[in-house]
Amino acid sequence: MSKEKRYPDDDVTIVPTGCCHDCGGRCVLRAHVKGGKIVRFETDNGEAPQIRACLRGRAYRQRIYHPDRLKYPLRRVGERGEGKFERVTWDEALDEVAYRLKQIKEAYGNSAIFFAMGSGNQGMLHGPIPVGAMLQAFGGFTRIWGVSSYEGPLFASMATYGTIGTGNSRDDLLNSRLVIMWGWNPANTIWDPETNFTLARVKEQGTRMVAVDPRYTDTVATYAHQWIPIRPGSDAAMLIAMAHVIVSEGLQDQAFIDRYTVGFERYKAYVLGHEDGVPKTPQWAESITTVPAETIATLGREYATIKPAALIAGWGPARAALGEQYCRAANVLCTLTGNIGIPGGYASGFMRAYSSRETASGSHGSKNPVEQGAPPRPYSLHKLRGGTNPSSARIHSAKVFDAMLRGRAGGYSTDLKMAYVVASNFINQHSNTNKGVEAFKALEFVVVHEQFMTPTAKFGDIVLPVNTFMERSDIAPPWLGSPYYIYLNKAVDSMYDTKSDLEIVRMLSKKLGLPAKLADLEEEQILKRIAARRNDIDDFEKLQKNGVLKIKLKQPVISFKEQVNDPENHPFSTLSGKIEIECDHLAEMEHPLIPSIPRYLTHEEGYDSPLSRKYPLQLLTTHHKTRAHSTWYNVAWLREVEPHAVWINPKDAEIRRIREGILVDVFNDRGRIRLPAKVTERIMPGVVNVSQGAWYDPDENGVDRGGCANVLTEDAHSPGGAHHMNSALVQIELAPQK
Ligand SMILES: Nc1nc2c(c(=O)[nH]1)N[C@H]1C(S)=C(S)[C@@H](COP(=O)(O)OP(=O)(O)OC[C@H]3O[C@@H](n4cnc5c(=O)[nH]c(N)nc54)[C@H](O)[C@@H]3O)O[C@H]1N2
Ligand SMILES: Nc1nc2c(c(=O)[nH]1)N[C@H]1C(S)=C(S)[C@@H](COP(=O)(O)OP(=O)(O)OC[C@H]3O[C@@H](n4cnc5c(=O)[nH]c(N)nc54)[C@H](O)[C@@H]3O)O[C@H]1N2
Ligand code: SF4
Ligand SMILES: [Mo]
Repeated sequence: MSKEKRYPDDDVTIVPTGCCHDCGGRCVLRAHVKGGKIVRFETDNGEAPQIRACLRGRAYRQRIYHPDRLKYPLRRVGERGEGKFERVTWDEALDEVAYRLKQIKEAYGNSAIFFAMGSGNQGMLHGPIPVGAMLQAFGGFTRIWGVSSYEGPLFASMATYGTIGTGNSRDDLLNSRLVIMWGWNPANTIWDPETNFTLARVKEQGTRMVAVDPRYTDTVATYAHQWIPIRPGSDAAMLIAMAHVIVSEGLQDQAFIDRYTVGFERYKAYVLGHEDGVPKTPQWAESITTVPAETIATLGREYATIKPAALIAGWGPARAALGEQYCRAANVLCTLTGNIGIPGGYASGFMRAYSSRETASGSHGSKNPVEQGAPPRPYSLHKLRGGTNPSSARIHSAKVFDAMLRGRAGGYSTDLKMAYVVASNFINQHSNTNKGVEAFKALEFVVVHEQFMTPTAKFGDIVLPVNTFMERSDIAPPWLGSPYYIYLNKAVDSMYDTKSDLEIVRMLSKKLGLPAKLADLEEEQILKRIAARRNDIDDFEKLQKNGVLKIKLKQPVISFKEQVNDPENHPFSTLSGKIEIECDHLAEMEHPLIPSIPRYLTHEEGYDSPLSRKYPLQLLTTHHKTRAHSTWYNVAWLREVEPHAVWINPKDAEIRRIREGILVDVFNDRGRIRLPAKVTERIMPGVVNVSQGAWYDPDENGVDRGGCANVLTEDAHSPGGAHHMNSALVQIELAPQK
C-alpha cells in the first residue's frame, strides 16, 4: 500500500481507500490518518476519468466515528423487535448462532434458513459473500429472486435483446445529437462516477437534452432543455404513442427493422389500432399520461429524425406495477429508430456497458444444494442463457414477508424458520414494512450482521457488530459497468469490539464444524487471488498502491456493434437471433400481463383504478440524494443537506391546508407515516414523493414517525418480476399538531 507523506510534521499518512455501498458509485477516498484516526478525506485527483466521491463519501467520517456504531455483540433480552439487548462475548454470541443453525437444519432442513443478503457492502471479500459461502457449505439456504433495483428492466432486456449488456461507454453520449433522460436522475443517483461529468460536457457542446419525469429533479434542473412531467405508471403509453407517430409518418428505420428484428408487423397492428380498434395516437396517450399530444408527437419525430440519439430509460419507472411494459416499449422504440449498435445511439435495456464478470444474477447453474434439481419457475425466461436464475426454490423478494407468514401452505417452496441478515435493512427496504414486522416476529431465530441498530437489527436475537470499509481491505468493481476497480486499503484498526463479516464467518465456521477454506490466508492474499480471477486486473500492485485501477479500453463500448456490422456471424442472443419486438418466449407463457409485444396495461393501483377514489395521490419512493437506501440516514450532516420530507404540489397542498414544513400523515390501507411536507412545484399535481430509506419508527398507535416509504408500498410484483414500489396510492392529511 502507498503511504504518502505530505504534511511537514510527517505524522499524517495518506491511505488510498474507498467507498462501496450500493449507491450508484464506488469511489476513491484517500484517508489522511493521524494517530490511528482519520482526520480528513480527499478523493481522486488523478488522470481522467476521475473516480470522485460524492457528498456521501466525503462525509464518511460522520459514519465511522458515529456515536451509535454497534460496539460489541448483543443478545436480545426483551420481546423480539422491542430493541432491548444485553452485551455478550463473541464466543457466547456465535455459540448461540451455531446452535440455532444446527437445530433448525435438523428440524426443518436447510431451506428453512432464509439468507437476507443486502446491498450494504459491494466489496468482493466482505459483506454477504463469505456468509453465503459458509451457508452453502452448511447445506444451503433459501434466497430471493427479483432484485428490487432492476428486475423489470432485466426481464425486458433479456426478452428483447437476450442480454443485459446493452449500454454504451458513457462518453459515447458525446456522439449523440439528442439525449432523452427518461425517469433517470443521475445528478442524485450517480450511475457510475463519470456520468455527471459527461452529461455536463454533453450539455456544454449544445446537444439537446430532454427529461421525462414526474419530478423536476436535480438532473432536470442541471442538464435538461425540456422537462416533460408525466403521470407515474403511464410511460408505456407515451412510448407507444411515439411509435405511432413514427410508424404512421413512415419515420421508422425500415432497413434496420427488416434486417435485425422480428415481430414488427404485429406491433404495428397494435400501435395503429388494427388489432383492437384503438389507434395509440398522441391524443390517446395524452388522456393517460397528461402529456400534451403535441409534445408527444414532437418528441417522437425528433427521436426518429435527429440521429444518432440516446434514449436512456432509467429504472425508477420500472420499479412499478407492469414496469416490464415500460422497458419493453423503450427498447422497441430504440429499435424502430435504428439507434442500436452505432456511436451516439443507445439500446436502453438493462444498460450494462463494460463487464468482466458474469451476468447480473450469475449463470443458471447453482451450487446451493437447496436449489439443485428445482425446476424453473413459471414465467421465467429459462430458455435464455444469463439473466435471473429461474430456480423455483427462490422466493421473489417482494413476497418474502408473505412466505415467512404462510410458507408451504401459502404455496411457497418452503417454510422459513430463521433469517440470517447481512448488510441489509430488510424490513425497512422491502414493501409492506408492517407486514415485515409480523413476519420477522413469527420466525424462530434472527441473526444480524450490522454496523448500526437499524430498524431490522432491532429484530435480531443476536446482533453482531461489523467494521466499516476503512477498517479492513477489499476490492470493488464499479456499480454498473465503467472500466475500473477500486482497492480499499485498511486505514485504521477495527473500532471497539467489531469484526469483519469474513472474520465472523471464520469463527462461526469452526463452531459449525465446516472445513476451514482459506482460513490461514491474510486479507491481502485472498484479494490477490480474487484479482487473479479477473481477466482485466493486470496489475494488482498498482491497484493496491493507487487505490484505483482504470482500465484503458482499446475502443469505447458500443453494445451490439458486432451484431449490427456483421449479423451473419453475430446473431443477437435471443432465441430467434434477432431483436424481438414480438417475443415467442413471452407468448408461450400465456399470461395476460406478459404480452408478447409491449403493451400499455392498467392495474389495480393505477391512477384510474377504483381505489384512486379513496386514495387519490400516486406515491413515488425515489432514491434520496444524501443516502444510499437507508444507509447514512442517521448522519446529521447529510440530513441537513436535504431533509426527509414528502414532496407535494401546491395545488394538492392547498386543498388540504398543508403548508411548507408542517407535519402531515401519508396513509393507505397498509399503514400511516408522519413527516414534514415540502410544498413544491418540482412535483406534478396528483403525485407525491417520499424517498425510500428513512428509518421505520412506529409509535404506540403504529404511526411511523420515521417516514419509511415501504410502510405504504405493496408487497407485490408483476409476473416478469418488477416491484410495485412506485405504484402505491395514498391520501395525505394534516397530522395532529402539537
Ligand atoms: N443518491 C443515491 N444514489 C443511488 C441510490 C441511492 O439510494 N441514493 N441507490 C442506487 C441503486 S441500488 C439503484 S438500484 C439506483 C436506482 O436508480 P433509479 O431507479 O434510476 O432511481 P430512482 O430515484 O428510483 O428513479 C429515477 C427517477 O425516476 C422517476 N420516476 C419514478 N417513477 C416514474 C414514472 O412512472 N415515470 C417516469 N417517467 N419517471 C418516474 C423518479 O422521479 C426519479 O427521478 O440508484 C443508485 N444510486
Ligand atoms: N420503496 C422503495 N424501496 C426500495 C427501493 C425503492 O426504490 N423504493 N429501492 C430498492 C433498492 S434498488 C435496493 S438496492 C434496496 C437496498 O436495500 P438494502 O440492501 O437493505 O440497503 P440499505 O438500506 O442501504 O442497508 C444496507 C445495510 O448494510 C449495512 N452495512 C454496510 N456495510 C456493511 C458491511 O460491510 N457488512 C454488514 N454486515 N453490513 C453492512 C448498513 O449499515 C445498512 O444498514 O432497497 C430497495 N427498497
Ligand atoms: S456513496 Fe457511492 S457515489 Fe458517493 S462516494 Fe460513496 S461510492 Fe461514491
Ligand atoms: Mo438497487
